[in-house]
Amino acid sequence: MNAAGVTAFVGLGSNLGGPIAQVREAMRELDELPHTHRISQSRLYHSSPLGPAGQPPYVNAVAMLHTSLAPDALLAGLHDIEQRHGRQRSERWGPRTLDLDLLLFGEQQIATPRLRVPHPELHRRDFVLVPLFELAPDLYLPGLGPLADYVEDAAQLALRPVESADSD
Ligand code: A4P
Ligand code: MG
Repeated sequence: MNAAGVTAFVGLGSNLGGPIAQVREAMRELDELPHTHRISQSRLYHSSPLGPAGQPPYVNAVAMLHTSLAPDALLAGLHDIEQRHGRQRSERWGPRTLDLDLLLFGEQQIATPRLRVPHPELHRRDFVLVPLFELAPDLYLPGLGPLADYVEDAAQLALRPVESADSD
């Protein structure tokens, strides 16, 4: 526990079981984690799958949290939420009902067998960079540099915001 707390960012992704509803529900559950509240959330985006071919398109978003949990406790909370959404861990980068990645935890750089922060793929993924930039355009990525430097190219890529009329 860190009494003062930090700002943390979580990436949400889903491509099975009604992805829009999965992501919206997970946003609520993030706000209910102990010693944590959600400060804001990005829009939801439709994105093309990265990884094995033939899987359905994804819905992605990013949540900005304030938490006084330690990083490993927050990760455990993310895994609990994934489990409640029926997540089965199978193929790497394969389809999933809900994937929650801890993208950033304050200004910390963490490299343990269980947790790497910033998330190692963060700066290479348009479906993370674009919603993150929407929430925090001035963000500095520890060990990497300004977020804005990475977003320029990603912004050219096709990410389509979910419209309120869209359904799963
Ligand atoms: N782990 C280490 N660091 C972290 C972190 N910063 N956040 C460990 C979360 N977990 C972290 O994760 C495997 C282990 O990574 C965990 O036990 C944790 O201790 P996982 O979620 O079980 O495995 P995974 O998700 O299949 O693998 P990986 O490498 O995490 O995949 P990604 O990076 O999550 O990618 N395409 C689109 N368009 N949108 C997507 O959201 N997502 C993926 C999955 C592939 N293609 C996608 C999307
Ligand atoms: Mg993951």
